[in-house]
Amino acid sequence: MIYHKILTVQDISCFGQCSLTVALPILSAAGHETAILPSAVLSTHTAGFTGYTFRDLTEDIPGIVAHWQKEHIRFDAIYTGYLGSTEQIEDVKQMLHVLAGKNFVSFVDPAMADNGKLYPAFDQTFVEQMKTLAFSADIILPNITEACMLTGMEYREHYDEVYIDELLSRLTAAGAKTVILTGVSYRPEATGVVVFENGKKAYYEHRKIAKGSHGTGDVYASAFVGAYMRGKSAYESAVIAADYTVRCIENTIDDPDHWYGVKFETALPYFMQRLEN
Ligand code: PXL
Repeated sequence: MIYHKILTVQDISCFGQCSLTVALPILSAAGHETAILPSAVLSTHTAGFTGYTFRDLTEDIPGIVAHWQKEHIRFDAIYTGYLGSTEQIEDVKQMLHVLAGKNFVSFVDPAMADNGKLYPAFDQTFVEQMKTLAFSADIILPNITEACMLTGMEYREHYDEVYIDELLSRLTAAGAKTVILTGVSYRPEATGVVVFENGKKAYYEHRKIAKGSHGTGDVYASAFVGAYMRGKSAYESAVIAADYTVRCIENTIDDPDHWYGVKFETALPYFMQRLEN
């Protein structure tokens, strides 16, 4: 039985079903031992709430990593998401070297933007630093906005396959290896994910649910990492993660009070069952 040790580095949004509160249960459900390194602690996520608290944990990170090194703790994979500061990115890059075990895989979700806009906590300096982390990873999982910011390409709401090909080719030219590009929609009623690996592109299209849902990028990336580390291919992992994320959105769609996240918990048995096949 595959049993991997994964470290995920992202914030704790205490309320709001995103980042670590989503990644830890999903990776555990996938059967992986999961260690966490919180990049920051917020009272809620920043997408829709106002007046949230934000404690940057950048200063704590070097000490945590040094202790782990002393204890000879190594990981089979590191998966990074929303980070707490520009300075922290350098520490995270170091981690990919000093905490890597054998057959190590690094996953970077450059969680910094959506719908053409940077998240409130970030600026262009952060984007520049994120490029150096993203382009050193084995697998990146940007949405279209993030891919545009990583490559300097103009963000468009409406585009065609030529635009997506140009985005992929710029990402690869900049150093990206495997790219999982999320939220690629060529028709109003559908969306999907592009898997670009070893120069080959594959597209998985699925149902698009009209209402925008917060936290789905984190659900998607966590499920992808969970599936990939269970030995699924990048494409199989992308499909499982997409189908699971759609279930999570379907679970939530009828509850207007639940605007801040998705009910990913009740779909975990479905995710686990998909991993068995
Ligand atoms: O879901 C991405 C995310 C993670 N963490 C925080 C966020 C967001 C998106 O806005 O604000 C704190």
